[in-house]
Amino acid sequence: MELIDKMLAGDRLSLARVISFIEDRGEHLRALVDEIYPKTGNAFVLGITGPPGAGKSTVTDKLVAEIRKSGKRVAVIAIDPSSPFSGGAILGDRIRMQSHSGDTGVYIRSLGTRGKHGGLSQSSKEVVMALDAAGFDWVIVETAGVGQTELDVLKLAHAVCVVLVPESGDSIQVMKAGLMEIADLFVVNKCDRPESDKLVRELINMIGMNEAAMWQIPVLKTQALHDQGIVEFFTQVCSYRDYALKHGKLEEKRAAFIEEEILEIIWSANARVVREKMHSESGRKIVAEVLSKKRTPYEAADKFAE
Ligand SMILES: Nc1nc2c(ncn2[C@@H]2O[C@H](COP(=O)(O)OP(=O)(O)OP(=O)(O)O)[C@@H](O)[C@H]2O)c(=O)[nH]1
Ligand SMILES: [Mg+2]
Repeated sequence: MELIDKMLAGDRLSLARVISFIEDRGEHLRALVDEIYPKTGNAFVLGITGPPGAGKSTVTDKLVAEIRKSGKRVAVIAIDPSSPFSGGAILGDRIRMQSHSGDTGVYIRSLGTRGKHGGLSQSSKEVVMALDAAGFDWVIVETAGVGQTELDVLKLAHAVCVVLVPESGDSIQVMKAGLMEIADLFVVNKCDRPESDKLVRELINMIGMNEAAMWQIPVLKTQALHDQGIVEFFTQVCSYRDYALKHGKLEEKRAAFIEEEILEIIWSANARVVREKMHSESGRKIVAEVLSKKRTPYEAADKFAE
C-alpha cells in the first residue's frame, strides 16, 4: 500500500491518515494491519494513568522532552473515551504540548470513540502498532484512570505509571480504583502542594518492601509544572524497561497482548456475522421467539451460532 510506504518513510500526513483509517475500522483495515504488523516490535509502550487533573499531560510533556534529549523518537496518544469528538480537555492537551510542535521526532494524537462498535481498546492497539512501525522508539498512552474502558486500554502498555496528587485522595482510594494492581511506577505529582509527603509515605507503606520481588515499585515525587523530578522519573522508567527486558516480562506482556488482539478480532468478526443474521427475517423471528418466551436466550444463541 502506497500510504503505508509513505508512512514508513516518515511522512506525517500518511501516518495521520493511517491512524484515522484504524479509528474508522473500515473494510480495508485488515490489509492495512497485515502490512503494518511485520514492521513492529521496536517501540516501548508506556501507559500513564491517574485521576483527572493529576497532571498526566504535564508529566508526559516533560517526559517527552527527556526522551528527546536521549535522541529517541516519541509518540503520545491521549485517550478520550468520554467524548466522540476531540473535546475541550484534549484541546488543552494539545496546547500544553505545543512546545514540541515542529519537532519531527514527536507525534501527538488524541483518540476518541468515533470508531464503530466501541472498539477503543482494539483501535488503540492498532494505532500503537502503526506508531511502532513508523519508527517511534517510545509510545506514551495517556488515559484517565476512571473506568473499565480506560483500564482496558492500558493492557497494551509494557509499563504503567500511575500519577496521583494529594487531592486525589489517600492510598485506600488508589486500591479501590484498581490502580494498585496495574502500577509499575507511582508518581506523586504537584509536590509543591502540602500533604504530598503524606501520600508518598502511604504509598510506600502500601507497596511494602518485598525482598523477593525483582522489581520494587518506586514512588517518585514530581512537580511537573516546575520541571522537578522528571529526570529521576525517566531514569526509573528506563530501569523498569531494562528489568522487563532482562526478566522476560516484556515477552510475557507481548504474548498476552497478541492473545488479546487475536481474541478481539475473532469476537468482533463473530459479532458482525451474528448481528447480520439477527437482522435477517429468520433472525428477527428467533429474537421475537425469545421475547415471547418460546425460546431462552441460550437456545437462541445456539441457533445463531449454527
Ligand atoms: N501546582 C502544580 N500544578 C500542576 C503541576 N503539574 C501540573 N499542574 C497543573 O494541573 C492542571 C492539570 O494538569 P494536566 O497535565 O492537564 O492534568 P491531566 O491529568 O492530564 O488532566 P486530564 O487529562 O484532564 O485528566 C494544569 O493546570 C497543570 O498546569 C505541578 O507540579 N504543580
Ligand atoms: Mg491530560
